[in-house]
Amino acid sequence: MNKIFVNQVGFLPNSEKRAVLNFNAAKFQVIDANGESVFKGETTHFGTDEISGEDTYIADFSPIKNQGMYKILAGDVSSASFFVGDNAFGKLMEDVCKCFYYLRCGHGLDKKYAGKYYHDPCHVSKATVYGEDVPAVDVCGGWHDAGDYGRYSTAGAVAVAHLLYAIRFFPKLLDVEFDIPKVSCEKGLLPDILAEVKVELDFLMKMQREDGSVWHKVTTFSHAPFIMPEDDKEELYLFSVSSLATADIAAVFALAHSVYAIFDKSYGDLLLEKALKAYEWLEANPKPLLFKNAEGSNTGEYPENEDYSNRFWAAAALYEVTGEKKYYEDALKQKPLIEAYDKGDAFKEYTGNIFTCFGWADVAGLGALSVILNDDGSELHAFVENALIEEAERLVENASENGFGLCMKKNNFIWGSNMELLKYLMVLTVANEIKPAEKFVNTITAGIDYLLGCNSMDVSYVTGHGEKAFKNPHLRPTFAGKLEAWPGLVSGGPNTGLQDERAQSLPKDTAPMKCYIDHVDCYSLNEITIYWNSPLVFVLAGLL
Ligand code: G3I
Ligand code: 9MR
Ligand code: ZN
Repeated sequence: MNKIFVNQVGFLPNSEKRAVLNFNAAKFQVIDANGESVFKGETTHFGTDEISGEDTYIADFSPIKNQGMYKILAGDVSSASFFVGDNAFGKLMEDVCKCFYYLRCGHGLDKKYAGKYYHDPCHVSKATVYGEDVPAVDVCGGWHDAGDYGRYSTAGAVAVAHLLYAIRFFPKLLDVEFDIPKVSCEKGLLPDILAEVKVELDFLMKMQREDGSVWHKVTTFSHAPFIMPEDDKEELYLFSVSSLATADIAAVFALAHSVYAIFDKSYGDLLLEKALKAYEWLEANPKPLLFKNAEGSNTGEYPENEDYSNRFWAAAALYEVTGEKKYYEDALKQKPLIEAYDKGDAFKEYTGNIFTCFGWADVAGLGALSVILNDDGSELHAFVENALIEEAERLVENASENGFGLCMKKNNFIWGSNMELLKYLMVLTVANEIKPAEKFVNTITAGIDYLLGCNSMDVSYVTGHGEKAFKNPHLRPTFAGKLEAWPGLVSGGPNTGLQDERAQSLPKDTAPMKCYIDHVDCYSLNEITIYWNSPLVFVLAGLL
């Protein structure tokens, strides 16, 4: 079918603006809200590429800068409409942030803020420490991870990190308001984003044991059926501690200390005390303590093969906030271990430079962000700056290889491919802070365009944003409550792995960009998680 793929949300006035056609039309026009033709142009034939499965023609309408709603017309084919203006991403940012509120666990959601998504308190009972004969523990609170009701320490820490690093790099994020309950602090009221992040930080504090180590996760033994959270009454278990979770928590509490201490000294001090306690445990337990699901349990595993990047992140974050040389040296010690941990060429191709990874498993890039924030002229600082710039250059190169200007390769279309993209956009955003370049900005724009509709599925991967936004996330509360999904959720996106039953109905030779179905059953294609929303906050913060 002939289609014009375009970002269905909007463009900033000065950004590059492109639509992609999958049919041969020499000419196109831009039509404004009154139906007037305001721009006429010619398409450029790009051709086919290995990710999209389309023969693409590009329509460049960058000269359109006046605020308004527009659409593209080529022959008798029309695109979805979109906005051009300074505040193109304002509502999007608010909704993407508010999703964390809707995912809150424990105290229930208030009608005043949640509207029809209101629900009673959930998962409030104490959690049994799996396999140990000790009293049950109160770990009430935090955010549900995703479409499931699990709460996982490494995933939570990484989502919080994206949000807090976003504040460190782009403090304007503190001004974004998204209608959640106000929280007081020593200086008055916390900015909304900090009030929301505190919910998860308070929970993560409960996940830390007396000895400083951190439980990897708290979940029921198996995933709940598609019921409301308050109806999920199965026993909660705290599964074993891991050095992965302990290191990530040391890092994220250190980072959080640097942000919260400004608003509330005693909360900031508490965070640092707990970060140090986690770090002391890591020092006393130098061997990796990895994580495996208990026999028969099917909730998220978040497995990792080593903990070097986690320890690197912890050391780098503590060095940044304390300035103590010992942490710098510890970070430096992890560097060759990370480098030597060879995961093969396939991994390198899909992940790029390991020191620029911001995922739930490979967190060396988060450590790199702490290093960047501390411009101390050190060897490590020069190294990570270079790594980020080099990786950004590689991404610009990737973007030249397909008609969508998308910085992804076919190996990036794995479970959560939209996060692979958003992590790349974070790299480009930081690289652009270090060494501003138009090519970095254009690659970020093209990536946002892809997420918001300029893709061969012709879909916006953010609920409620775009005429053809996806509608059926793998998400328990909205499905059980028979409600449309609330706005601002980022879908996992296309995944050639097709790891759920319905996804396997797609033909085996489907192009990577088209390995997607907007169906609630498709957890490997269409789930949502906290750490797929959080990198979008970071990238949008870079555009504030
Ligand atoms: O590391 C390999 C790499 O070497 C290989 O080249 C590449 C391509 O095959 O795959 C990489 O592994 C992927 C791994 O994530 C790390 O990124 C796997 O294919 C992929 O299946 C795996 O997906 C994870 C999925 O759980 C299954 O474990 C997702 O990233 C992760 O977001 C998702 O997390 C779930 C939780 O378990 C439960 N809660 C919901 C959440 C989101 O769906
Ligand atoms: O709903 C679960 C989703 O949140 C997870 O990401 C996914 C992988 O852990 O598992 C989903 O649960 C499925 C389970 O693994 C297998 N039976 C069907 C469940 C979904 O209805
Ligand atoms: Zn809950």
